[in-house]
Order: sequence, then structure tokens, then C-alpha cells
Amino acid sequence: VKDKESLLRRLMESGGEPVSGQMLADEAGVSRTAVWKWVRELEEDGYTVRSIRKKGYVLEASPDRLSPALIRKYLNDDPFVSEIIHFESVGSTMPIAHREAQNGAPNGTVIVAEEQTEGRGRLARPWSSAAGKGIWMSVILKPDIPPHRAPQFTLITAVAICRAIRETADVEARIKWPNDLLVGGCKVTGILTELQADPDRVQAIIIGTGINVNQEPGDFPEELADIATSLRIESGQTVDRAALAASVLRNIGRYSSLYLEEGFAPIKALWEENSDTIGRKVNAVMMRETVTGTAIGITEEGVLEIRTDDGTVRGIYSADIVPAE
Ligand code: BTX
Repeated sequence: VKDKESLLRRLMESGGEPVSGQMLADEAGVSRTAVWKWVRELEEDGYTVRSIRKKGYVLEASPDRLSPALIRKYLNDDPFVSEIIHFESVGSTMPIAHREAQNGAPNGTVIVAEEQTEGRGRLARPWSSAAGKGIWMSVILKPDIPPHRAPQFTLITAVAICRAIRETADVEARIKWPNDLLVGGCKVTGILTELQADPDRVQAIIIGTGINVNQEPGDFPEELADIATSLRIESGQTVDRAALAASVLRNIGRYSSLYLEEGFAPIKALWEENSDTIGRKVNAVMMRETVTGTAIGITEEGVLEIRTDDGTVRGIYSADIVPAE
């Protein structure tokens, strides 16, 4: 125990048994008053800590927050996550993650915020990130791969989040190439993958995940009312955000390892299984042209293949996909 965050972890790990204040003070090499101050701080953060005379402290209730200690509790001893940095409110978690990655943060560093005031998607589009309603998180990965393979991590993440959503919220999301998860045709998650790279080697991949968790129908801004949904809307139940965040992280770790050990084939199979795009007639809308045809699969590089009406197969690297019929 060295601060309020580690005290919280200690109380969580005790599984409801009182932890003596004296013992905590001895462990930390501080006074009992210092421990008591940390307890007070936790209570200010919304935790309920009961003090039982002669026995010690018991954690009775946790607020709905993505606190590192709570996420760690759900992660158990999963080895993927190295550090979790939590913010109440930030502009966007992406530039913070970039800075951390440049300053040497290791693989598996996580930046998570309760709220983003300037959340963004691709092409600098805004990403609505209301306080306490979703998982607004950036994950730093440092795989030893050439830059052209980095887009595959968007697909790895999509597969990972699909699985986490199924495990934690019992909702079936489908992947819309390249970076959205949909439920009933509405967007429940967006993924933003950014890169720090030398010409031949990736320095860091920053994966931003925006997951709509506990919004109710009226919570979305008007312009999103018809296109966005949340896990709560789809499942009819409040979802434990910390449990979901832990599951997302565990699965990103698991599928990244699978990819680095066995290559893209197993990811491609899982991706196509969960895809909402493959087999559909689509318009791929790009800056300079629109390609219309049937989406037939993705390549090793994560490129979407579309067979046009004249039978040629076009590889699409980056586009917005709109249903063609
Ligand atoms: P995208 O460019 O595919 O999608 C952006 C579009 O999605 C917007 O133009 C808007 O129409 C719609 N949209 C905005 N907010 C929401 C929402 N909450 N739910 C559903 N639809 C929405 C998708 O980009 C990638 C988003 C990544 C977000 C994460 S959050 C953590 C990290 N930090 C950050 O600033 N971005 C990433």
C-alpha cells in the first residue's frame, strides 16, 4: 500500500474481510492517520468504506467509475495490461496516449477517461463521449512489425470488442469494415487506430475505443439519435463498465498475441464470422470515387475486397461503407 489507489486494491482483494488500519499503516510505513486520510479520499470519490471497531476497514460499495483498481480487480492476473492511467475529464485520450508512448510507456499501457470533451473519430470527426456513459479509452501497443501491418490491429480490436461485448453484456455486435461495431444497424462502438512509425518499423500503435455502454435513448445528441445505440439500450440492462473495460483489454491482449504467434489467418476467420459487411452489396465511398459491388472478404493486410458488377475485384484501403440496396 502506497497511496489511495493501492489501498483501494487492497480492500478489494480482501473479499469483504476487514483489513486492519494498523496493518495498512505498517505496510505503507505511514501513520494510521495517513491511512484514514486515504479512506476519506476514497469516500470523496464515491466509495463506501465501513470502519469496524478493532477490526479494520471494509469496502462496501464502489461507484460506477473506471478506476484502475476496479479494472484490475476484473483483470485478475491477466498479464497484458501494464499501467492504467485514469482521468475524470480530458479533451481526448488519443494525444495523451501518443505522448505517453513517445515517453517510453510500455506495451499494454491504457489511458481511460470518464468523459471526453473533444473525442474524435476518423478524419477529425467528433466522437460523442458523455461522462460516465461509455468506455473512452486508448491502448498503447508496441509490436515488432512493419508499418503496413498496423491496420490489422483495427481488425484485431474489432474482434476483441465483439467478444467482450458478448461475454459481458450478452449482446451480439457485428463488425462493419473497417472500424465500427453495430447492433441492429446502429453504431455501438468506434475504433480509431493511429501509428507512430519509422519507415520500416512500428514504434507504437495507439488504439482508441469508444464504446457506448449505459446511454439511454434520450442521452445521445440529436444528430446521433438515429445512428447510435448503447449496450444498455440493446440489452435493457445497465452494464458494469469496469468489467467490460477489463474484458476488452483481456481480449485485445489475447488476440494480439494470437496474431503475433500465428499470423493473420485466425483473426481473419473470426473477423469474417462476426462481419456485417461480407456478402453485402455496398458502396465504398472514398475521397475521389465510389466503388459499388459485393464485399467478398478481407485480405491479409486488412484490405476490403469488393467484386464489382463487371466481375473485377477491387481492394479498398480506406472508405466509408454504405449499404447499396
Ligand atoms: P468514425 O469516423 O468512423 O465515426 C465518427 C462518426 O460517428 C461521427 O461523425 C458521428 O456521425 C458518429 N458518432 C459520433 N459519436 C458517436 C457515438 N458516441 N456513438 C455512435 N456514433 C457516433 C469512429 O470514427 C472512431 C471513434 C473512436 C473514439 C475513441 S474514444 C477513445 C479515443 N479518444 C478519442 O478521441 N477517440 C477514440
